[in-house]
Amino acid sequence: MAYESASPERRAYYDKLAPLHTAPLWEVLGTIVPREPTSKSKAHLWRYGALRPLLLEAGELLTAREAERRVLVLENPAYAGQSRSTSTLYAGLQLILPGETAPAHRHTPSALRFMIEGEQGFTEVGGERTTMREGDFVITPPWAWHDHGNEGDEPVIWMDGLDIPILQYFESVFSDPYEEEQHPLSRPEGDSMARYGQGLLPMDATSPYGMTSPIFNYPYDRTREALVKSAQGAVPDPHLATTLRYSNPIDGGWAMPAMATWMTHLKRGQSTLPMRSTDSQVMHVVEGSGSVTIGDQTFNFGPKDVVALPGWQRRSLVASDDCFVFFFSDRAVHEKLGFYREQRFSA
Ligand code: 1HN
Repeated sequence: MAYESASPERRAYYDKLAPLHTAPLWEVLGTIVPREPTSKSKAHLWRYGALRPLLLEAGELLTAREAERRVLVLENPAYAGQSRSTSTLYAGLQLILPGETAPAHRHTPSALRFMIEGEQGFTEVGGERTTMREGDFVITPPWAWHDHGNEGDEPVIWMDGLDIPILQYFESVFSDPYEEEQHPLSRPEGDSMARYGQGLLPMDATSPYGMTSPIFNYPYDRTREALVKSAQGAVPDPHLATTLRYSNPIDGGWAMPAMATWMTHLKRGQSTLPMRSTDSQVMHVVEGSGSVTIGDQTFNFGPKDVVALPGWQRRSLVASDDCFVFFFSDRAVHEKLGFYREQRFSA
C-alpha cells in the first residue's frame, strides 16, 4: 500500500480520499515530476543470428496471409507482453516467403521498414509500389493503404518500426482491412522518387501525405554513398561521428511525423564520445561490428543486430570495422512538443 511512511492521521485522511477517487499530490509529486527522467525501459540487444532461424520457423507454421503480418515483436524486457521495444517505440522482424503476399490494410500508426534480407520484396503504399532492397528505408504514412509481397526466390526479412505505443497512449489507434488482397496501383514505380527525390519538387508541391515525406523509399546505395563522401569531406563530429538524417524534401523536417530516422557511419577504430538525450531509440546495424555503451552496460554488436536504447542514458559507440547503423527514435515528438533535451559529454 502507498503512503506507508505517512503519519496515522494523514493515512486516515487518505483513506477518506480513496473512495472518492482522489489522491494527495504531495505524496507523489517527486515521483511524477522527478529532477530528471528515469526510464523504465531496459537497454537490450537482440542478436539477429538467434532470431533468424526462429523467424524462418514461423514461416513453416503459418502463411503471411494467415498471420496478416508474420512478425516477431522485439519486446523490451521491461515490458513483456506489451508489444514495445522502448516505452514509445515498437520494433519487429517481418518475414515474407517467396510468392507470398501480406494483405492490404491501413492504420493510424506510422510504419517504417528497414530492409534486412532479400532483393525482391515489394510494398505498395497508397497506389505506388516500391521494390525494397537491403538497407532501404521505406515509409508507410498514417492511414495509407499498404500491402507487401515477395516476387523473388529467397526469403524477404525486414525490421518494422511503428509508433504504436504513442498512439496507444493517446487512445487513437484505428485500422481497416482492405476489401481485396492487394490495393490497386495508380502510379508507376518510381513516381514519387522522380517528383520529390531528385533535389527537385513539383512547382506547386503539396504534401500528399501530410506531415510524412512523399519519398517513401530512401534507397541504401544513395544513403551509403552520401555517408562515405561526407566522412571523406569533414572531420567527424565527436558525438555523432558521420550522421545524416532522413528528411522530408518539402519542409526539411524529419521524414516521419513522430519517428526521427537517421544513419550513422563510423570507420574502423572510430568511436563517439558519450551523449544522452530524452528520446528513446532503436538501432539496427546495417554493416560492421563494434560496441555500444548504454549507461553502465556495453553490448557487442554485429551485422543485423537490433538494440533498444532507453532515453536519458549515456550512449556511445565504438567501431571494430566500418559501421553503418540505422536509428529510429521518438525525437520528432519530443521536438514538436517542446521537451527534447540532450547533453554531450567530453569523456
Ligand atoms: C503492420 O501493419 C505491419 O503493415 C507490420 O507490415 C507490423 C505491427 C503492429 C500493427 C500493425 C505491416 C505491425 C503492423
